Amino acid sequence: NLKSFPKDFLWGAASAAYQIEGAWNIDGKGISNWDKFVRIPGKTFKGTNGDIAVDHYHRYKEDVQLMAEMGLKTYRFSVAWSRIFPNGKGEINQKGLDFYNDLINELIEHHIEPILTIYHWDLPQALQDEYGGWESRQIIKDFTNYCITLYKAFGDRVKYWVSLNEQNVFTRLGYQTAMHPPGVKDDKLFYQVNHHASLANAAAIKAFRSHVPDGKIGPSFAYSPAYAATSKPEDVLAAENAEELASHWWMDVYTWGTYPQAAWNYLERKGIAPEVEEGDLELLKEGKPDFMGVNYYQTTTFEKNPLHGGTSEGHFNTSGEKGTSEDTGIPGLYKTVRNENLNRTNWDWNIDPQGLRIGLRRITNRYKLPILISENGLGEYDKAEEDGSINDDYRIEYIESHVKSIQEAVTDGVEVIGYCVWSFTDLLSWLNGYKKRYGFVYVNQHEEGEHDLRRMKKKSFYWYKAVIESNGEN
Ligand code: BGP
Repeated sequence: NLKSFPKDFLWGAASAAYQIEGAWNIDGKGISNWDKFVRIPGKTFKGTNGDIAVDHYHRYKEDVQLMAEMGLKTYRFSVAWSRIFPNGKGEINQKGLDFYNDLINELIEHHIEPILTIYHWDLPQALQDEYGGWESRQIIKDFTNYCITLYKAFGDRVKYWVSLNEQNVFTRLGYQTAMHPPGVKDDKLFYQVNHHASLANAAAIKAFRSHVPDGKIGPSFAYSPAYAATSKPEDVLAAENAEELASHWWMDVYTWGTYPQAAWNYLERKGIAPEVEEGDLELLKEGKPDFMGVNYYQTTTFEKNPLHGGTSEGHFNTSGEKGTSEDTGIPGLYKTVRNENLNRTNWDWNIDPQGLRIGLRRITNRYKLPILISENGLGEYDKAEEDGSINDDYRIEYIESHVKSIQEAVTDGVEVIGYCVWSFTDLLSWLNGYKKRYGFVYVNQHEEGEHDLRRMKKKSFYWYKAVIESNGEN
């Protein structure tokens, strides 16, 4: 017998500013790192960008109307920093604040609880140009100032806040694989950038306490629980090393303000541990979150990686051609391997609902924090039929199995406060254009050809509506 979902469970959906808003240079908005990056040839799928995206900036009322029709309890969105501060700091752009103010009021009028993400990857380019963005400690002050501006503007109505979205991902893709801005490959810088981001995260949470005393805040971490490929002790150790270096490295800092020991010693031996200044560890300890935001898409399976001749680079599948991803790793520590027990999407993402239960339990046991599942969903090709229907049964199956897994975790004793499916409408996938779709609502937007941005409800729209109505019982 499974335990029921809590009565006030936040059934939701999530998005991010750059991926939906468009209006990239309208109403005083400044240029972000992504506005610049997408203009470099070859960086995104067929050169797609978020200049228009799905034009949510102009169509937010229509989108909120659809959310209300679905019965959504919560909606997670992000604020574009460069709309509020076109140069990242200095003068406030009132029109930017107005847009989010209107959106928040619209949500509340429709009884939808807003969850506001402060930073979902679009850094004001001015800060990158001036001091390298996250590469400099100066970001801590500017980020905190931006946060306080939002707390003051919206803290009376917004109770749930996400500080940084997937710090582990935006820094890895920005500073280790060079696939996201600023397109750098530098392991030492990667750890330094992360130290600054963690400090900024802690400073923002510390400031939150006095500005929004009745609110809840936490980061959203991209957690991919590690499995060992075999029961060979060296593979088990590889998986533990991966768990520590690829997950605890962030979540330990968020929760306790400490870096995990074995990972720290390893990085120190390699000469790439971050430089920590006096007072840093104290600040990190003062930034304890109210909940752990978890973005869960898949598990990763590891085996031992030889030191000499070991796998390192790997290849991400951004083409949607199944089977084109290649394993990656750290020579001497671990390498990823394909898990033959799991099906994969066309983008080679493992489909593993049980992995979510496992991950939720691990986080609960280690950190003893409530959990907000801030993202989970399926990116696939969707086809709009002649009659306007979109039969995404595969998405229903995906979400249904993950909802069941959450309920099992709740039965195990995990405290889950909400579940935000990625995404509500279709939107821009950072590197994959518009053909990799996640939404409950189809948007007629494509890399090429005709697109009028019209919204169409997919089969999953009606299905999720029923899930919400029954509080997860069907
Ligand atoms: C997460 C990001 C989202 C979203 C999602 C799907 O990592 O927080 O912004 O993009 O992944 O990823 P993708 O679009 O690459 O399939």
